[in-house]
Amino acid sequence: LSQDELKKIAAYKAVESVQSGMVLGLGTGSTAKHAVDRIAELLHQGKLKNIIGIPTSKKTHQQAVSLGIPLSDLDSHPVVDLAIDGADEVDSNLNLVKGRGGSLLREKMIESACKKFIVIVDESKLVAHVGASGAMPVEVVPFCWKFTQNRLQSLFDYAGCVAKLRFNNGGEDGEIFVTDNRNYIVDLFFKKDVGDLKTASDAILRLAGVVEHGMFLDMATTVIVAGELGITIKNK
Ligand code: DER
Repeated sequence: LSQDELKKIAAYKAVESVQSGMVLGLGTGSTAKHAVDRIAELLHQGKLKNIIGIPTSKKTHQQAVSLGIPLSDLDSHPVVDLAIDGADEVDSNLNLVKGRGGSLLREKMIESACKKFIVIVDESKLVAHVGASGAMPVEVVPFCWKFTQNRLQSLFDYAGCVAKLRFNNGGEDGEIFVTDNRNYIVDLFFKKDVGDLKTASDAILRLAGVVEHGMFLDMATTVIVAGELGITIKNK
């Protein structure tokens, strides 16, 4: 099975938890895309009714509009029944790294307002510790971003951290990546385990200039993992 087929299997499994009348957080990324497609399909088949979608990015908003899913936002629906979204990493305590697609702020706002948060991944996302497979993104304000980048890097000197500003297309055209919220992303690359994640999270958020980071701690209620040998469901 291809990675995308595994993503689709996890996504479809998660959508089995969607009930008519729900307010749904609609995730962002190639795995969540399958879940949004599936929700639209069930709506059009009449198997789901009265769904309201809260998109976690402009990209998902566009996808949902094109599929005819009724949409709203957190101002109108401050409590979300269920959110379904992908992740870049899942550790053994169901802590996540998200944001390599750049949508972490809106995702975290919506997913921390929901009663249930189902994470959908293929087995390649399972890691021994946060940062093991790549970047841990931090959304920062553009004002003096280099100052913030340097402070982030120093914060995690002990873990051999390298902090890099994110560019579009890997930086070929020198164009800085800008989030839906008109901020920048500094990606943190760790050579070693950062240790206690709550301590790391608090330290990052205390830096003026940081908006939010991509560690989603103690937020997932269920993680659905699709692998070659089948589906594994991990509950909090
Ligand atoms: O950017 C994000 O947070 C996405 O949800 C990401 O974490 C998962 O993207 P993928 O499903 O395309 O791997």
